[in-house]
Amino acid sequence: MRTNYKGDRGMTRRFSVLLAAVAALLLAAAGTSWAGVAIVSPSTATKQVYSQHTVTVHYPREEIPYFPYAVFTITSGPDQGLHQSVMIDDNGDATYTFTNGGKAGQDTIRADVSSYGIACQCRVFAGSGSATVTFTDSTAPKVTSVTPSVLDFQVARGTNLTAAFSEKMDPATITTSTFKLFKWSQKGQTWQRIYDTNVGCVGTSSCTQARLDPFASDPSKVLQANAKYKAVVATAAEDINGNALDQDTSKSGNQPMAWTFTTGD
Ligand SMILES: [Ca+2]
Ligand SMILES: [Ca+2]
Repeated sequence: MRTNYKGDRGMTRRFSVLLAAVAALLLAAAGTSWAGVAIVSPSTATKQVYSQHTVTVHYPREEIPYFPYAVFTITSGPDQGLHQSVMIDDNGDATYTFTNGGKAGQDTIRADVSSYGIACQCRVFAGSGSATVTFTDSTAPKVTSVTPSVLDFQVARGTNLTAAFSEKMDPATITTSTFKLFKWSQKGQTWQRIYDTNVGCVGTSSCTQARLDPFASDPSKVLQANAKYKAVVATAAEDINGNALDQDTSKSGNQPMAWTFTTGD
């Protein structure tokens, strides 16, 4: 809530407010920021990617009484461009929270504090401060769901395959080399690789799901009837920070995702 300084707070308050406004105008004209430059806290932090981060700017409310606000801007780093204006509350605080988009790196957050200058009828810059936060990624991606589902049967022969991931993947690592299809050969008692496939990310803005279309060269072809198939997403599939896929975190090293299904008639 904004305090009404024109209310019953008395002449002293109004006078000091006027003085502050005049001082602001003079300082602004002289190209100088006020005392008590805005500080953003915490000044540094380290967090995991995709987490929320909150910074607070504090500025003595008495010095900037009229509609004080802070403009928070992420000036560099993986979340560069995010910005928001926040009113400064009666304690002199403005708080900004944002969520990292998944990319690791160091964000610089700047807060520019301004007030409304009564004398000049304009925006008066009061000061600015900045802070940094470093986002790191120590979590391997994994496959969270697939189609056809694990051990599915009577699967339609014209199906394609999909694999959804726990986080954004590097599209360059979602290829026919990392998403593979095999058919069980009764005769040879072995898995035979099907090389004629199309593999890519579903959607264009970010890659959280991969798709495999069998028989890329001839879309009229379908999977064999009553046959057992195996799909594999290899560990060479990486998240956007270069972490390799690990489907089994209980085992050391990286394990691929593999599952089987059986077609219908
Ligand atoms: Ca990750
Ligand atoms: Ca593992």
